[in-house]
Amino acid sequence: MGGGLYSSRKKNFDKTLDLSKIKPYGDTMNDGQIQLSFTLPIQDGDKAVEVARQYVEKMGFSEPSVVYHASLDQNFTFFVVYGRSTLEIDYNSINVAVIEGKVMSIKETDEFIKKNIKRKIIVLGATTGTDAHTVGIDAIMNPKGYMGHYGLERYEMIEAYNLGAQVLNEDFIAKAKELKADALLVSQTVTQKQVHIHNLTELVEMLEAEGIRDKILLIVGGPRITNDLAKELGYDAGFGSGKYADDVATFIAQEIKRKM
Ligand code: B12
Repeated sequence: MGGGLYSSRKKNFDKTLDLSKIKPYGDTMNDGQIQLSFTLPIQDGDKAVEVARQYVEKMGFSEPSVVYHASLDQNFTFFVVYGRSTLEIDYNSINVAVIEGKVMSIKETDEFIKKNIKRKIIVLGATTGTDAHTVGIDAIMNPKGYMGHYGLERYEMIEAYNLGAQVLNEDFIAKAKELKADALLVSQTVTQKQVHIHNLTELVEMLEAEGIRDKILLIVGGPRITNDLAKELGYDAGFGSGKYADDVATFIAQEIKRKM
Protein backbone atom coordinates (compact mmCIF):
# COMPACT_ATOMS: atom_id res chain seq x y z
CA MET A 1 0.00 0.00 0.00
CA GLY A 2 1.19 3.50 -0.81
CA GLY A 3 1.07 4.84 2.74
CA GLY A 4 -1.06 7.87 1.85
CA LEU A 5 -4.23 6.48 3.37
CA TYR A 6 -2.34 5.06 6.34
CA SER A 7 -0.49 8.28 7.12
CA SER A 8 -3.59 10.44 6.86
CA ARG A 9 -5.45 7.99 9.17
CA LYS A 10 -2.54 8.01 11.60
CA LYS A 11 -2.43 11.83 11.62
CA ASN A 12 -6.16 11.87 12.34
CA PHE A 13 -5.70 9.29 15.11
CA ASP A 14 -2.91 11.25 16.80
CA LYS A 15 -5.01 14.43 16.63
CA THR A 16 -8.06 12.86 18.30
CA LEU A 17 -6.19 10.79 20.90
CA ASP A 18 -6.11 12.59 24.24
CA LEU A 19 -4.71 10.08 26.75
CA SER A 20 -6.20 11.97 29.69
CA LYS A 21 -9.70 11.30 28.35
CA ILE A 22 -9.88 7.72 27.09
CA LYS A 23 -13.25 6.32 26.04
CA PRO A 24 -14.20 3.04 24.33
CA TYR A 25 -13.87 2.89 20.54
CA GLY A 26 -16.64 1.43 18.37
CA ASP A 27 -16.02 2.70 14.88
CA THR A 28 -15.27 6.37 15.54
CA MET A 29 -12.73 7.72 17.99
CA ASN A 30 -14.28 8.52 21.40
CA ASP A 31 -17.77 7.31 20.42
CA GLY A 32 -17.90 5.46 23.77
CA GLN A 33 -19.60 2.48 22.14
CA ILE A 34 -19.81 -0.63 24.37
CA GLN A 35 -21.36 -4.05 23.85
CA LEU A 36 -22.99 -5.62 26.90
CA SER A 37 -24.36 -9.11 27.28
CA PHE A 38 -26.55 -10.29 30.13
CA THR A 39 -29.52 -12.40 31.10
CA LEU A 40 -32.76 -11.23 32.70
CA PRO A 41 -35.13 -13.56 34.55
CA ILE A 42 -38.09 -12.72 32.26
CA GLN A 43 -39.85 -14.26 29.25
CA ASP A 44 -38.56 -13.22 25.80
CA GLY A 45 -40.70 -10.82 23.74
CA ASP A 46 -41.24 -7.15 22.89
CA LYS A 47 -41.67 -6.19 26.54
CA ALA A 48 -38.47 -8.01 27.49
CA VAL A 49 -36.53 -6.10 24.80
CA GLU A 50 -37.82 -2.79 26.15
CA VAL A 51 -36.95 -3.83 29.73
CA ALA A 52 -33.38 -4.64 28.65
CA ARG A 53 -33.09 -1.34 26.73
CA GLN A 54 -34.30 0.71 29.69
CA TYR A 55 -32.06 -1.23 32.07
CA VAL A 56 -28.97 -0.29 30.05
CA GLU A 57 -30.21 3.32 29.90
CA LYS A 58 -30.52 3.28 33.71
CA MET A 59 -26.91 2.10 33.86
CA GLY A 60 -25.96 5.47 32.36
CA PHE A 61 -25.50 4.47 28.71
CA SER A 62 -26.97 6.70 26.03
CA GLU A 63 -28.69 5.45 22.86
CA PRO A 64 -29.05 1.84 24.06
CA SER A 65 -29.98 -0.59 21.33
CA VAL A 66 -30.89 -4.27 21.78
CA VAL A 67 -29.14 -6.01 18.89
CA TYR A 68 -29.78 -9.61 19.92
CA HIS A 69 -32.10 -11.46 22.27
CA ALA A 70 -32.73 -15.16 22.72
CA SER A 71 -34.94 -17.17 25.01
CA LEU A 72 -32.86 -19.40 27.31
CA ASP A 73 -35.96 -21.10 28.67
CA GLN A 74 -39.49 -20.02 29.54
CA ASN A 75 -38.38 -17.55 32.20
CA PHE A 76 -34.91 -16.37 31.15
CA THR A 77 -33.80 -14.23 28.19
CA PHE A 78 -30.30 -13.44 26.99
CA PHE A 79 -29.57 -9.99 25.53
CA VAL A 80 -26.79 -8.26 23.64
CA VAL A 81 -27.14 -4.48 23.86
CA TYR A 82 -25.03 -1.66 22.40
CA GLY A 83 -24.82 1.63 24.24
CA ARG A 84 -22.62 4.71 24.40
CA SER A 85 -20.72 5.42 27.58
CA THR A 86 -20.20 9.02 28.54
CA LEU A 87 -17.45 8.21 31.05
CA GLU A 88 -13.76 8.89 30.42
CA ILE A 89 -10.62 7.70 32.15
CA ASP A 90 -7.18 9.28 32.46
CA TYR A 91 -4.75 6.71 31.04
CA ASN A 92 -1.79 8.53 32.62
CA SER A 93 -3.22 8.21 36.14
CA ILE A 94 -3.17 4.39 36.11
CA ASN A 95 -0.23 2.63 37.71
CA VAL A 96 -0.04 -1.16 37.54
CA ALA A 97 3.69 -1.65 37.73
CA VAL A 98 4.61 -4.04 40.54
CA ILE A 99 8.17 -4.55 39.38
CA GLU A 100 10.64 -1.83 38.61
CA GLY A 101 12.50 -2.47 35.39
CA LYS A 102 12.54 -5.77 33.61
CA VAL A 103 11.46 -9.17 34.86
CA MET A 104 14.53 -11.32 35.67
CA SER A 105 15.04 -14.84 34.35
CA ILE A 106 15.58 -17.75 36.78
CA LYS A 107 19.33 -17.44 36.35
CA GLU A 108 19.30 -13.69 36.93
CA THR A 109 17.08 -14.01 40.02
CA ASP A 110 19.29 -16.75 41.50
CA GLU A 111 22.38 -14.59 40.88
CA PHE A 112 20.61 -11.54 42.34
CA ILE A 113 19.71 -13.46 45.53
CA LYS A 114 23.24 -14.91 45.87
CA LYS A 115 24.81 -11.48 45.46
CA ASN A 116 22.39 -9.35 47.48
CA ILE A 117 20.64 -11.58 50.01
CA LYS A 118 23.33 -14.25 50.41
CA ARG A 119 20.97 -17.01 51.54
CA LYS A 120 18.00 -18.95 50.21
CA ILE A 121 14.61 -17.24 50.33
CA ILE A 122 11.82 -19.30 51.91
CA VAL A 123 8.49 -19.02 50.09
CA LEU A 124 5.23 -20.65 51.15
CA GLY A 125 2.31 -20.85 48.73
CA ALA A 126 -1.31 -21.97 49.09
CA THR A 127 -4.85 -21.45 47.92
CA THR A 128 -6.49 -20.51 51.19
CA GLY A 129 -9.96 -20.58 52.68
CA THR A 130 -12.67 -22.64 50.99
CA ASP A 131 -11.22 -22.10 47.49
CA ALA A 132 -10.37 -25.46 45.86
CA HIS A 133 -8.57 -24.17 42.73
CA THR A 134 -4.97 -25.37 42.61
CA VAL A 135 -3.98 -24.73 38.98
CA GLY A 136 -3.06 -21.06 39.60
CA ILE A 137 -0.80 -21.68 42.60
CA ASP A 138 0.71 -24.75 40.88
CA ALA A 139 1.51 -22.57 37.85
CA ILE A 140 3.57 -20.36 40.14
CA MET A 141 5.15 -23.03 42.37
CA ASN A 142 5.62 -26.27 40.37
CA PRO A 143 9.06 -26.80 38.80
CA LYS A 144 7.57 -27.25 35.34
CA GLY A 145 5.67 -23.97 35.74
CA TYR A 146 3.18 -22.68 33.20
CA MET A 147 3.27 -21.31 29.64
CA GLY A 148 7.04 -21.72 29.45
CA HIS A 149 7.75 -20.00 32.78
CA TYR A 150 9.39 -22.39 35.25
CA GLY A 151 7.94 -22.39 38.78
CA LEU A 152 9.59 -21.29 42.03
CA GLU A 153 10.46 -24.87 43.07
CA ARG A 154 12.99 -24.90 40.23
CA TYR A 155 14.93 -21.88 41.53
CA GLU A 156 18.23 -22.74 43.17
CA MET A 157 18.01 -19.87 45.66
CA ILE A 158 14.33 -20.26 46.55
CA GLU A 159 13.10 -22.87 48.99
CA ALA A 160 9.50 -23.20 47.88
CA TYR A 161 6.68 -25.05 49.64
CA ASN A 162 3.28 -25.55 48.02
CA LEU A 163 0.57 -26.43 50.55
CA GLY A 164 -2.16 -26.94 47.92
CA ALA A 165 -5.74 -25.76 48.24
CA GLN A 166 -8.37 -25.19 50.94
CA VAL A 167 -5.68 -24.33 53.46
CA LEU A 168 -7.06 -22.61 56.55
CA ASN A 169 -5.46 -19.26 57.36
CA GLU A 170 -4.46 -20.51 60.81
CA ASP A 171 -2.68 -23.57 59.34
CA PHE A 172 -0.99 -21.36 56.76
CA ILE A 173 0.34 -19.06 59.47
CA ALA A 174 1.46 -21.98 61.66
CA LYS A 175 3.49 -23.39 58.73
CA ALA A 176 4.91 -19.94 57.95
CA LYS A 177 6.15 -19.64 61.53
CA GLU A 178 7.54 -23.18 61.56
CA LEU A 179 9.50 -22.66 58.31
CA LYS A 180 10.39 -19.04 59.08
CA ALA A 181 8.99 -18.02 55.70
CA ASP A 182 10.16 -14.83 54.03
CA ALA A 183 7.18 -14.63 51.69
CA LEU A 184 3.62 -15.95 51.69
CA LEU A 185 1.90 -16.48 48.34
CA VAL A 186 -1.87 -16.72 48.46
CA SER A 187 -3.97 -17.75 45.47
CA GLN A 188 -7.65 -16.81 45.20
CA THR A 189 -9.85 -17.79 42.28
CA VAL A 190 -13.40 -17.83 43.64
CA THR A 191 -14.69 -14.29 44.11
CA GLN A 192 -18.42 -15.00 44.33
CA LYS A 193 -20.09 -13.14 47.19
CA GLN A 194 -16.73 -11.45 47.88
CA VAL A 195 -15.54 -14.62 49.63
CA HIS A 196 -11.94 -13.78 48.68
CA ILE A 197 -12.14 -10.35 50.36
CA HIS A 198 -13.25 -11.87 53.67
CA ASN A 199 -10.61 -14.57 53.50
CA LEU A 200 -7.77 -12.24 52.49
CA THR A 201 -8.72 -9.71 55.16
CA GLU A 202 -8.82 -12.43 57.79
CA LEU A 203 -5.28 -13.52 56.90
CA VAL A 204 -3.91 -9.98 57.29
CA GLU A 205 -5.68 -9.54 60.62
CA MET A 206 -4.38 -12.87 61.92
CA LEU A 207 -0.80 -12.06 60.85
CA GLU A 208 -1.07 -8.70 62.59
CA ALA A 209 -2.44 -10.34 65.76
CA GLU A 210 0.53 -12.76 65.69
CA GLY A 211 2.87 -9.75 65.35
CA ILE A 212 4.51 -11.11 62.17
CA ARG A 213 2.83 -9.10 59.38
CA ASP A 214 5.81 -6.71 59.04
CA LYS A 215 8.34 -9.57 58.97
CA ILE A 216 6.74 -11.28 55.99
CA LEU A 217 6.18 -10.37 52.33
CA LEU A 218 2.50 -10.97 51.71
CA ILE A 219 1.46 -11.52 48.09
CA VAL A 220 -1.84 -12.49 46.55
CA GLY A 221 -2.61 -13.68 43.03
CA GLY A 222 -5.52 -14.87 40.95
CA PRO A 223 -7.46 -14.11 37.78
CA ARG A 224 -9.46 -11.30 39.37
CA ILE A 225 -6.71 -9.87 41.58
CA THR A 226 -5.14 -6.48 40.87
CA ASN A 227 -2.21 -4.81 42.53
CA ASP A 228 -4.54 -2.00 43.65
CA LEU A 229 -6.93 -4.43 45.35
CA ALA A 230 -4.03 -6.22 47.04
CA LYS A 231 -2.64 -2.94 48.42
CA GLU A 232 -6.09 -1.90 49.60
CA LEU A 233 -6.38 -5.15 51.58
CA GLY A 234 -2.99 -4.69 53.23
CA TYR A 235 -0.90 -6.92 50.96
CA ASP A 236 2.51 -6.03 49.53
CA ALA A 237 1.54 -6.89 45.96
CA GLY A 238 -1.11 -8.48 43.78
CA PHE A 239 -0.64 -10.44 40.54
CA GLY A 240 -3.41 -11.23 38.07
CA SER A 241 -3.79 -13.16 34.84
CA GLY A 242 -0.78 -13.23 32.57
CA LYS A 243 1.66 -13.13 35.48
CA TYR A 244 4.06 -15.99 36.13
CA ALA A 245 6.67 -17.29 38.56
CA ASP A 246 9.41 -15.06 37.14
CA ASP A 247 7.30 -11.93 37.80
CA VAL A 248 6.72 -12.82 41.44
CA ALA A 249 10.29 -14.14 41.97
CA THR A 250 11.70 -10.85 40.67
CA PHE A 251 9.39 -8.89 42.97
CA ILE A 252 10.24 -11.01 46.04
CA ALA A 253 14.01 -10.78 45.47
CA GLN A 254 13.97 -7.01 44.83
CA GLU A 255 11.65 -6.31 47.74
CA ILE A 256 13.62 -8.38 50.28
CA LYS A 257 16.80 -6.59 49.21
CA ARG A 258 15.04 -3.22 49.52
CA LYS A 259 13.84 -4.04 53.05
CA MET A 260 17.26 -5.28 54.21
C1 B12 B 1 -10.41 -25.79 36.45
C2 B12 B 1 -11.56 -25.10 37.16
C3 B12 B 1 -12.12 -25.76 38.25
C4 B12 B 1 -11.61 -27.10 38.76
C5 B12 B 1 -10.37 -26.82 39.65
C6 B12 B 1 -9.37 -27.96 39.61
C7 B12 B 1 -8.14 -27.60 40.34
N1 B12 B 1 -7.48 -28.60 40.87
O1 B12 B 1 -7.76 -26.44 40.44
C8 B12 B 1 -12.84 -27.62 39.56
C9 B12 B 1 -13.73 -28.42 38.62
C10 B12 B 1 -12.55 -28.45 40.79
C11 B12 B 1 -13.55 -26.29 39.88
C12 B12 B 1 -14.43 -26.14 40.90
C13 B12 B 1 -15.15 -24.98 41.13
N2 B12 B 1 -15.16 -23.87 40.38
CO1 B12 B 1 -13.90 -23.56 38.93
N3 B12 B 1 -13.03 -23.21 37.33
C14 B12 B 1 -12.06 -23.82 36.72
C15 B12 B 1 -11.67 -23.08 35.43
C16 B12 B 1 -12.32 -23.83 34.26
C17 B12 B 1 -10.19 -22.90 35.14
C18 B12 B 1 -9.36 -22.31 36.28
C19 B12 B 1 -7.89 -22.54 35.98
O2 B12 B 1 -7.37 -23.59 36.29
N4 B12 B 1 -7.22 -21.58 35.28
C20 B12 B 1 -5.84 -21.71 34.84
C21 B12 B 1 -4.86 -21.02 35.82
C22 B12 B 1 -3.43 -21.24 35.38
O3 B12 B 1 -5.14 -19.63 35.75
P1 B12 B 1 -5.25 -18.74 37.05
O4 B12 B 1 -5.86 -19.46 38.16
O5 B12 B 1 -5.86 -17.44 36.65
O6 B12 B 1 -3.72 -18.47 37.47
C23 B12 B 1 -2.89 -17.56 36.81
C24 B12 B 1 -2.95 -16.14 37.40
O7 B12 B 1 -4.20 -15.77 37.92
C25 B12 B 1 -1.86 -16.12 38.43
N5 B12 B 1 -2.10 -16.59 39.79
C26 B12 B 1 -3.04 -17.39 40.30
N6 B12 B 1 -2.83 -17.57 41.61
C27 B12 B 1 -1.72 -16.89 41.94
C28 B12 B 1 -1.06 -16.72 43.16
C29 B12 B 1 0.08 -15.92 43.21
C30 B12 B 1 0.78 -15.73 44.50
C31 B12 B 1 0.57 -15.29 42.03
C32 B12 B 1 1.80 -14.46 42.07
C33 B12 B 1 -0.09 -15.45 40.82
C34 B12 B 1 -1.23 -16.25 40.79
O8 B12 B 1 -0.87 -16.97 37.87
C35 B12 B 1 -1.46 -18.00 37.06
C36 B12 B 1 -0.62 -18.08 35.79
O9 B12 B 1 -0.69 -16.89 35.06
C37 B12 B 1 -12.36 -21.68 35.67
C38 B12 B 1 -12.91 -20.98 34.44
C39 B12 B 1 -11.82 -20.39 33.59
N7 B12 B 1 -11.83 -20.71 32.35
O10 B12 B 1 -10.96 -19.66 34.14
C40 B12 B 1 -13.49 -22.03 36.64
C41 B12 B 1 -13.93 -21.01 37.68
C42 B12 B 1 -12.71 -20.38 38.29
N8 B12 B 1 -14.60 -21.83 38.68
C43 B12 B 1 -15.61 -21.23 39.22
C44 B12 B 1 -16.43 -21.78 40.22
C45 B12 B 1 -17.61 -20.95 40.64
C46 B12 B 1 -16.16 -23.03 40.78
C47 B12 B 1 -16.97 -23.72 41.88
C48 B12 B 1 -17.34 -22.82 43.04
C49 B12 B 1 -18.19 -24.36 41.19
C50 B12 B 1 -19.19 -24.98 42.13
N9 B12 B 1 -20.33 -24.30 42.30
O11 B12 B 1 -18.92 -25.99 42.70
C51 B12 B 1 -16.02 -24.86 42.31
C52 B12 B 1 -15.07 -24.47 43.45
C53 B12 B 1 -15.45 -24.97 44.77
C54 B12 B 1 -14.48 -24.42 45.76
N10 B12 B 1 -14.70 -24.80 46.99
O12 B12 B 1 -13.56 -23.70 45.45
C55 B12 B 1 -15.83 -19.84 38.64
C56 B12 B 1 -15.39 -18.74 39.59
C57 B12 B 1 -16.33 -17.56 39.53
C58 B12 B 1 -15.98 -16.51 40.54
N11 B12 B 1 -15.62 -15.35 40.05
O13 B12 B 1 -16.01 -16.73 41.70
C59 B12 B 1 -15.02 -19.95 37.29
C60 B12 B 1 -14.46 -18.62 36.79
C61 B12 B 1 -16.00 -20.57 36.25
C62 B12 B 1 -17.15 -19.63 35.93
N12 B12 B 1 -17.09 -18.89 34.85
O14 B12 B 1 -18.13 -19.58 36.63
N13 B12 B 1 -13.18 -25.32 39.00
